[in-house]
Amino acid sequence: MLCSAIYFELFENWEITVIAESYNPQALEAEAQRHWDEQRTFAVREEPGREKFYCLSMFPYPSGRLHMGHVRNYTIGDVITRYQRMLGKNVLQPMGWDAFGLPAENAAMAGGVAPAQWTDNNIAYMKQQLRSLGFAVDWDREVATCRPDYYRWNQWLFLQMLERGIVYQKTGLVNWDPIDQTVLANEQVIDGRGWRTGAVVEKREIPMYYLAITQYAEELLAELDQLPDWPEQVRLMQKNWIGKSYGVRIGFPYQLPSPVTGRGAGGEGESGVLWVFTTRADTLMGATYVAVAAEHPLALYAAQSNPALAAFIDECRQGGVTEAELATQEKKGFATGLTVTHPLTGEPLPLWVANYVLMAYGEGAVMAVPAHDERDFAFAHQYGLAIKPVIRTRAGDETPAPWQEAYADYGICIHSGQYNGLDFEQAVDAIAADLNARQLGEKKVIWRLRDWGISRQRYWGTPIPIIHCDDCGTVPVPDDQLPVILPDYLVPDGSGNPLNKYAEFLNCACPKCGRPARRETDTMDTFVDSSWYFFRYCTPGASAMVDARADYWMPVDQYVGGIEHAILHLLYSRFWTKIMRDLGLTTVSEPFTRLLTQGMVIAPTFYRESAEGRKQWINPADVSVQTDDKGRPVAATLKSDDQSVVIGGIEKMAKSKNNGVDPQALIGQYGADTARLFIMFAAPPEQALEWSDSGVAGAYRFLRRLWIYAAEHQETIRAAGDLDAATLSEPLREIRHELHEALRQALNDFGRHQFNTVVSGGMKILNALGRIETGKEPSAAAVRREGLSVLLRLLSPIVPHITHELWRELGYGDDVLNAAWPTPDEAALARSFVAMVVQVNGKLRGQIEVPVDAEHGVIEQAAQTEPNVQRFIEGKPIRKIVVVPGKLVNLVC
Ligand code: ANZ
Ligand code: ZN
Repeated sequence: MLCSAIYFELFENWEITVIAESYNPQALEAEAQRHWDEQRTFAVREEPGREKFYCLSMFPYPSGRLHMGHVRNYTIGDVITRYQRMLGKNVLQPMGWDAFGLPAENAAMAGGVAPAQWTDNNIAYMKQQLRSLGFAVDWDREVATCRPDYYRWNQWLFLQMLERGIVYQKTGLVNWDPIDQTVLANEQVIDGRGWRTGAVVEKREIPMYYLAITQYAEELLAELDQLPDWPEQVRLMQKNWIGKSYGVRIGFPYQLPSPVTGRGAGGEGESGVLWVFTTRADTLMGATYVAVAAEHPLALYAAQSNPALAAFIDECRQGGVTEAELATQEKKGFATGLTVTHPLTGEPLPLWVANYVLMAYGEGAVMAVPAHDERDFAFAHQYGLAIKPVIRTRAGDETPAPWQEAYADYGICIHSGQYNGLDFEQAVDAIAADLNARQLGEKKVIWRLRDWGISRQRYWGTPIPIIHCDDCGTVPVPDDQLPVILPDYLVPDGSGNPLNKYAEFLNCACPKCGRPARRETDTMDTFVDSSWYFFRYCTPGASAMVDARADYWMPVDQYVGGIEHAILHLLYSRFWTKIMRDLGLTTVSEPFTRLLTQGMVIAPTFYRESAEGRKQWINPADVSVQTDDKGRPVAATLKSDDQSVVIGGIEKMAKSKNNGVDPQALIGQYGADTARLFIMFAAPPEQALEWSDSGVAGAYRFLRRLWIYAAEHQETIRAAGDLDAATLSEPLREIRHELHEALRQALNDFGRHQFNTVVSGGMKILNALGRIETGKEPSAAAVRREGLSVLLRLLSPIVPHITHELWRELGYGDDVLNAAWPTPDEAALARSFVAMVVQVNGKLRGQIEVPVDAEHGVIEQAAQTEPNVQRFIEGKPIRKIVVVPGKLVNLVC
């Protein structure tokens, strides 16, 4: 990364000459925005035959105010939008609101306002904030997902999917608060307790609707390879999430005193087979016990005669249901007292119930190989179970004892009887074949991906369009009764979904038999809303879900958003798009061609500790920081009382650490262009951006410098004649060369989305222009005119307001947005190299090309390494080198 500190320092030290006019960003920005509004500059239409570019930023949740993460996200999107537009493309940049969700309900409870009203107010405020940043958005396409004209299509597509068997019903696990008698979202469960009641949360099974995303698992995985312009990391995260595992299903026969029943029980009577799934069949000979999930039929069977085991199973049921919680919890288990039989050796293996075995994955049971699996290893240690190594370690150990840790890598089989000496693949093949012959195993592919449960027992979301009739069962709402409108004036009180108590919504007539029936009160996961909003942007006002206009705009050429959405949102959007494709609604298979995940905005933290040791976080704006001579913070005090505060780490801007900078304050103080310039300059888009007040001030100084320069030379630039490159003085040639060299580099950087170096290129250009001596020759004004026109166009995607204004004021044209994108002048660049002849002892021996401004050392080096020259100087010491700049080098030896 380019060192921003150095550049800003440069500008700090610049002497500001008498200013003709001062830079007043607030006034000129409002003026530029008015111009764009009046001209409807960013309203776009389909223009078949003209190249389009669809630039999309992840739409915000209308939480109330923009935070710096939003500003960064949308600034990056806007710079790309404006850049593509300058390249001459037909560019669409829409904006909207991810407007359903839990925070609105919480705010409603806290403030007694209906979620709809709270949401509307927030949208209005944040929209005005977005507008003040000068984003090139076509606002005619605004979407808010809480509006019936949007969510009706969630409902419609849901019913289409229901008809095709992609939507189905089954029971699912939820967090249940036994005091409030309500379902809790995962984020409402804190340390296993309900956030409002503090009651220990239970897991409950309730009927829910699922989308069969697993039907698309293979395609969702395979098509990741066709997304070369996605970050590798995101593709990998998706791949792991989908999780295709090649393994073997292995059966462990058992004999029990009485019959077992239930899914996975594996037999009708007293004898049966316990099936497990393993990706490491090669370690079968090292299995020392078998473990099942707490919900497994064999666990339940064993619990019937064992109250302590039953209590353990109950304990496993409590606590959260998220995968993260399951992964981090302490490993616990319980011996059932039963055994199963090893399918190859016939040995009895103890059967355990373990909390690290998930019922929902594979067979809900594992063969445990403590020597080669970390979880089994930890478990075996804890409960004193046997550890039997069957894979030779890389160190070549035959019997690597004492065991320090599990050896989970692949290797050659040992202590495995007839399988000794086989490698992973050979062992899996041989073992699978032997199991197969006994009907106790076969190779199998399983997926980690689960179907998408979309039912939420919440109010503020899309109503699921289903009616429950005592006679007809669950009946889909007919198309002509869509949308099922969510009454948007209810105020939840925390005791569950208010729709459940609202008769006007609840009661309806059964569409089939006409008798009184009851509406479904569950609403859809808000990930549904964000799975296709980018289609709707293409077709504002469409009377169908989408129409042909989407064929022109889709797929999105550039998607910009946070890495926190790398898995679910992107996966669901990809899935939804494929559903729409299969329903003939689009021809597109993948919605987002290119993805940019922007880095976090980070800032220093400060705090004081209370007597009880609780940290009270203090906003950086309220703190004065003392730095050492390298600019590192050494001490800090609270501005209001001059007493010291503790300097914490540099962390993501967040409410919890009170280290956020309010974008509004920033815009108020410096204007939108400064905010945009700082954000684009301080770091490349994918990297973390460390907030720095002095960096912001530096960005402002640069813009002011640009303004003053333009104001100072306004007259001469307007009056300047055409540039005649042939007659320029040497210093002017040099400046033009620098200008075009910086331009060439900056254009390259634009293409690579390295906007920070685009900005430094702009700074170089202004530096170079600053060296033109005033009033010497008419051609100086011409170079200045050219240079500033290049600079304004180059910077216009990043700082659109100031460049808009100066473009007009300097007489270049009416609108910089309609100007041609600058291209470097080859002739000016060509000067960068000059040919020199090389003589050895006065005789012509070769030719070299060196940069015009090359130092003597560089020229001498080039001369001596020229291959032909080398033949003549080989082995001889060089006594003297004569350099005639721009002409020749003579080596004397
Ligand atoms: C024996 C074994 C030996 C395993 C070894 C690993 C290493 P992926 O890659 O995620 O598919 N497993 C299977 N079903 C499970 C369940 N329901 N809950 C928890 N763990 C389960 O991982 C497959 C591996 O995860 C399987 O391979 C199994 O442990 C475990 F040296 O079997 B293995
Ligand atoms: Zn009915």
